Amino acid sequence: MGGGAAQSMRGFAGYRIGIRNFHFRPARVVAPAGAKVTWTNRDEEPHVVVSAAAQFKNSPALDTGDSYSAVFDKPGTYACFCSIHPQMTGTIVVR
Ligand SMILES: [Cu+2]
Repeated sequence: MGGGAAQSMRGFAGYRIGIRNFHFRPARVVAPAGAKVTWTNRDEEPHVVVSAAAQFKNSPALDTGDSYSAVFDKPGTYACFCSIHPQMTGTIVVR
């Protein structure tokens, strides 16, 4: 998994979070306002990305290899978890 370089022509990198071994990796992402964050499920189990405070739209169930993206326009701290495995938690800090 790369760091999300070169995702657009202008060099604005998206932020990528892998879901692997029932963890969000990295568990914490710091991104500028307007950043697009993409989760990709690398597990054999389905996962669902849910905003703990309903700050962004929940993902559908992600099967192996599926991705889901959300754009974070406003600065703040966004906690997320997997609704199937609530012990899986992550944080996106938008500055
Ligand atoms: Cu899960």
